[in-house]
Amino acid sequence: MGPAGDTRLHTDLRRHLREKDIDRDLTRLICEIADASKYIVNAIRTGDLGMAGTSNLYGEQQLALDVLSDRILRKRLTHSGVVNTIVSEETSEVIKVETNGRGRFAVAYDPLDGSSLVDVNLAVGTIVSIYEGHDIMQPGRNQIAALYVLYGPRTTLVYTSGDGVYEFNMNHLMEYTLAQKVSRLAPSGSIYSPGGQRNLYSKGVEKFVSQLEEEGAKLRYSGGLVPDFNQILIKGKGMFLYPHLEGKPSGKLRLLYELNPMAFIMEQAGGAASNGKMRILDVQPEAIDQTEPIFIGCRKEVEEAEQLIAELG
Ligand code: AFP
Repeated sequence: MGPAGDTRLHTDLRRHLREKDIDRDLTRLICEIADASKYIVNAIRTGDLGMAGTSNLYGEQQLALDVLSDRILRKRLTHSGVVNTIVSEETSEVIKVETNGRGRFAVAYDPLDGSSLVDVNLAVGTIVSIYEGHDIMQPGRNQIAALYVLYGPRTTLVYTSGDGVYEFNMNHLMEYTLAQKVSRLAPSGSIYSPGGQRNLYSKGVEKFVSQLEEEGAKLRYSGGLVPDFNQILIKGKGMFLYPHLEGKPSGKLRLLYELNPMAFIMEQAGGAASNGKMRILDVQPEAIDQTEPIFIGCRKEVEEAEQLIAELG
């Protein structure tokens, strides 16, 4: 029992989801993912940082941890009994799960986003996007839940199911206890997290970033989407961008399992997410490995970026 017996602060994830009357199958799924993260965080702390000798869809050498994290999460989802379709950043095709027709959810995930940062001891994360039904190629606005786990100095889990954003801390018993309901973002902020090579920015993006700097914004960029995003969400201000680049018009980040879940969470916290031309959550996916430029954070800054891109490209 916490101070003055306030159990609210020590509500664990499952109890929180029950108290919010979240669908029982969705509660089960979110708790399965939370359980999987306990094995992933152990693997990060103690696991093999060597190369797995295989490569993923993008031809990137897979770290043993990538493969292991993917296996841990996929096994949990497959045996949950509530998932019928899986897409993972680490595999190149849609996986259909045999559930005798009981599987309700389609799930897209990045099991260890930022894995190239593990060997330099920087924070990494797991990102998950959840839909009702069998179709994983739905626009992000159809998600029924989205979450990420941030493996940093502390391990935290942040989720939304469409009724606000909640952050949980993993305690010494490896249980997730409620830390806070994430407050709404300020209309504009003073942090910016600019991905991609600056010399490849378009005129509109270059002007947008120069304006942020002239307004005194501070650069915060680690190369890991989850910690960089989390900093803006929890501080309640700022802007993450990985824009269209010369030679890379669709940017780098993946729509299904990086941008859609982060966009759902950001909008639920009062922010916005755009590909520079339209709302990310309205993009109709055409391929499981589709990438999109991303401008995500305080609503005012996202609108400013869209305007400058419309004017200058
Ligand atoms: P990896 O998963 O290959 O490390 O890439 C991480 C990531 O997808 C995302 O987490 C970062 O925001 C982005 O790439 C960083 O890209 P740059 O290394 O080009 O800045």
